[in-house]
This record gives sequence, structure tokens and C-alpha cells, in this order.
Amino acid sequence: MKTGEKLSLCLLLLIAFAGSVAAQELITNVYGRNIHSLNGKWNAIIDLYDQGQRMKIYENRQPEGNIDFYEYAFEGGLRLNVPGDWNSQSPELKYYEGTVWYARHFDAKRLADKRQFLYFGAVSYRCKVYLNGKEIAEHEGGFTPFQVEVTDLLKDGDNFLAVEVNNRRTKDAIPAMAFDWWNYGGITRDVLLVKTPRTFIKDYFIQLDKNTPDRIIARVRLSDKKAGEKVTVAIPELKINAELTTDAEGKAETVLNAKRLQRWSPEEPKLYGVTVSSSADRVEEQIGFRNITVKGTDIYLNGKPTFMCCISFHEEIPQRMGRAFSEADAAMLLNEAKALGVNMIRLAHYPQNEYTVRLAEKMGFLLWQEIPIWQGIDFTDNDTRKKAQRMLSEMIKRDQNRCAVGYWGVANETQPSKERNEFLTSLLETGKQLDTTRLYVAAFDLVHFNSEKQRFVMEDSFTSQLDVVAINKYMGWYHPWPVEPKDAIWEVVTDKPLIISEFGGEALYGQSGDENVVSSWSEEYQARLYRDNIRMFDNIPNLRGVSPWILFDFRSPFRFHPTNQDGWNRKGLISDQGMRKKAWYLMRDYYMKKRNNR
Ligand code: GCB
Repeated sequence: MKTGEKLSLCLLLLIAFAGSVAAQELITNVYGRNIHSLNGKWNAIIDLYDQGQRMKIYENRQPEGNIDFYEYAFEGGLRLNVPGDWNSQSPELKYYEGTVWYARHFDAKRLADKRQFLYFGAVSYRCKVYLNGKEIAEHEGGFTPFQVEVTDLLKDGDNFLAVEVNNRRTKDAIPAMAFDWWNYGGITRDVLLVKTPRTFIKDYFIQLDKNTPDRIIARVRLSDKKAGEKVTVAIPELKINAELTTDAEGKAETVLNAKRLQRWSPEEPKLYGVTVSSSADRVEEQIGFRNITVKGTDIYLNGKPTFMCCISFHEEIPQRMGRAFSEADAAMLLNEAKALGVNMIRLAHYPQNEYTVRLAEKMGFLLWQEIPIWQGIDFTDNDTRKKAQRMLSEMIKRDQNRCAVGYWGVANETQPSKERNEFLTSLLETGKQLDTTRLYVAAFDLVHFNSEKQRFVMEDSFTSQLDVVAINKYMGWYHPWPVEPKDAIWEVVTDKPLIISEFGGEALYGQSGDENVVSSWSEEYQARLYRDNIRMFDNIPNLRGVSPWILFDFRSPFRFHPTNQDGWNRKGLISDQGMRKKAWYLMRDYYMKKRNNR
């Protein structure tokens, strides 16, 4: 390249960067830092025609003198709770898909010896953040966190924060145009002001080596590329106190020998107090250690072949008809999972809030976390692919130290094509660059009955890249039985562990009817369907887990049946009012037997 060309390229890059405000790499364990909550009532303006930008309402101007006026004000209008979706907070926002502006004031102090960050747990779906009238960040993706440094942007005293939030569905989004859950919009998770020392512990990964029961990998990275800094990783209960020295990148890595380590398991979810410290910083958290591996068609948890008794739920409190966002919400969802007797939860179909993940770990649930690559994704679009890679990275980085997470899910019900394969392969590559200690999984729905072979089969070459293959199959609901359940034999990806990641059917709680008639929407039919599927499970030689769809009835805009559905997907084992259906008891008994190896 000639010098002139080089210069113009540099200029182009400079312009590109000056115009963009990329979200910054996440700080590990935000909740373990010095944080100040910005949750609460925020002022809001509904901007149906997207005019707020043009009017620069983020500047929050107040009229001066007699001839000055503005056609907006944040004060004195709509107030919305943060965290929270907007749909459940005002009747006119129930179906709203568009822009809502959120704004609030907060007091801050510029601090010479500290750095400060604004952290958003999740904003659904895309947003721009403005501080004191200036755009400082943007983010796309409704289920992963982001942060922006504001050290030099804060003012002493009053600061004005505005967030332009938009949840319009688009073809290039993830998820895309149609998905079977409610498109909640808003600032749906915590907003925090985080203070750190000038040079702080930005990132750490402390997990058990995948294949050994007593070697802990510890990787730490400082916020600055400072060589020769001392960093300590201490686990007092294990008598570990390791001093590491950073390299020129500000990184340090070691393997810790953990004799007499009690591994985390669903039965005994043991966690250890871990402290990571440097000369200026100190972060504490509870971390657990476990091995999860695959050999042949078995999934080994801590070296023991384990059957995954699993359940899914959406991040939704059905009784409130809104997104779950608090520790109390997490407790409600997880207590019901506990009562069902599961050892694993698939957090469907997107990364759920950190309260749920942390409490699940304490309560002893293995977790499958996934990004919302849910049908209908545009696999030909390069930008969509980059988005998916970023979402996956954000999910992994947030929860990399949660030993409860045993699986990273990369897709749900995708159709084979060259573009799909390349897209998903790139996701696996991204994931494995960050974490090789978890299993990689995806759910497929292409299993069909081959009448010549008299077997259920599936051809999808992408399955060869996964550790565990998951199948969503609605026998007795979307698919009539081609043979009796006792004769429904499977020959699907026979060399790998298989999890039935979805099965089930709908029933309206309290509706009784003929157990042979699917259109009765009765608890009896749903229970029968469960009995039949459970019978079929015995015919899947490589079956290593099952997960009914789903724990609770959930809201879905395209469930049109006026009396049986009324905007709800009724496949829950528990109704929207929290009542257990007949199938719940069947599944509880099945899991009790499975977990007692009977
Ligand atoms: C599926 C999807 C899930 C739906 C479910 C259903 O296969 O993965 O998101 O809610 O079917 O009820 O149709």
C-alpha cells in the first residue's frame, strides 16, 4: 500500500471510530464491586414516530426567557420502573413495539483515584445511552449486559442520564421477526454505577480444568497492560493462596492444585469463597468447581454418568404478565423447578438475569444457557453473524465463573444450509476461544419417522461439531404417532448423547376432557401425552436427558385460540396462575425414579 493510501485508510478508520460508540468489554463480577444502584422510577416518553433524536430530547433543555419553549419534558409524565419491561406497566404499552425514552437524574462525584462505569444488565432490544446530553454508548441484544466508562464524563453533583430504547422486531435481529414469547421492551435489568480503582482486576476465570478433579485454572487480567504486577488468588477453605505476576498484557495465569476439593453437584452445591486481589483492587465471590464431560454417548458429571432431569422456563412471571428481573422472581421460578425434582434447567431461549443464574447455582441446578438463535435467523447476513458472536461472548463472559453452567447453547431449531453451518461453526469457534470447559449444544427439530426403517431418524451434518445433540419433538401434539409409543424406536446421532430438549402439549388448567382427543386441550390429554412420551424414551438408546416444554404457561402473541389460549402458550406443567396440572405429577414421579436410578 502506498503512503497516500495508508493515510486515507487511517483517516477512514478514525472517522469510523469517532462516529461509533462501541460498548466496552465486560468487567467480571460486577455485583462483587463497589456499586451504586440507579434502579427505581425513571421518567419516560413514548416516541412512536422516532422523533426524539431529531428533537434532541436527550439534552433535556429547559426553556429560558419568554420566547423559548420545548415540545417535550421528561418531568411530569409517564414513570416506569427500572428494572422492568414497559409492556406490563401501562395498558397502552402492552403490545407496543417501538421507541421509549427513559431518563433520570443522579448525583455523582468525579474521583481522581477511581474509574467509573455505567452498567446495564439488559436493555430490550436496542438502545443508545446519553449522559449529560452526549451520546456515550449503544447496544443491541436484549439479554446480555454492557457497560460504558464514564470516569471523565461525569459531573460533580447532578447528572442527567437518558436511554433511547427500541424493541422493534427486524429481520437482521436476534431473535428476528417472529418468536414464541412476548417481545418485552424496556430497561429490563439492573442499572448500576460501578466504581473501580484506576488499575483494577478487569477479568478473571477461575474454574476446574475440564478433565481433572483437582486442578483449578486461574486466569486474571488487569484493566491496564501493566507487567510485573502482583495478583493473588486465594481460596482460604482450600488453603490456596497463589501469587501471580502479570505479563506485558497485564495478564497472569496459573494452575492451582486443589487437594481435598469438594466438587459442586446438584445434590451438594458446594461453593467456595474466592478472593482475587492486586495492589489496588480486591474482588470476592463464591465459586464452585465441577467437571462436565462427554465420553461416547454418556454425559459425565464429576466423573459419573448422569441423566439430565431438566426443565425450561422463560424469564417471565406469569401471574404478573411481565419479565422476571429480581432475586424474588428468581426464587419463585427456581422453587417450582426444585419441587419438580430437576437437576438441570434450560434457560429458554436466551441468557436470563444474573439473579437467576446465581441462585440456581446455590440451589443446585446445572444450567444450559443459550443465545436466541431461534428459527427465522438470517444466516446469510454477515452483520447478524457478528451480532450473534458478540452476544455469545457477552453471555460467556458474564457467567464464565458459574460452575452451574454446564452447557452453552448456540441454536434452536435451525434448518441445514451452507450458510447456517458456517454461521453456527463461527459461533462455536467464538465460544471455544473463550471457554472450553463447558459442553456445546444446539436443539434441532428435524427428527422424522422413516417408514421403511420403522425408525425415527435425522440427517444434519452440523451435529458432528457438538458435544451433545438436543432434539425438540412434539409427539402427540404437532406430530401424530406413526406407531404405538412402545414401538417408536430412535436411531438419531447414535454416537453422541441425546437430550430431548422439548416435548409436550397444551392444556388449559382445570379443563377436563377426553384423554384421547388432542383438541380437548384438557389436562387429561396432556397427561396422556406425557405418559406416551415417557414410554417412548425407553426406545432411545443414547438418551441422556429430557426436558418438558415448559414449566409455566407463557405469553405468546400468536397463540390465537380465544378460549383455550387467549395469547398464552399453554404447554406449561403449571398454569399462568401457578396451579399444577396433572402432567406435572407424572413428570415429578418420573424424575424421582430417574434420580434414584430406579
Ligand atoms: C418449539 C420452540 C419453542 C416453542 C415450542 C412450542 O419448538 O423451540 O420456543 O414455544 O416449540 O410451544 O411450539
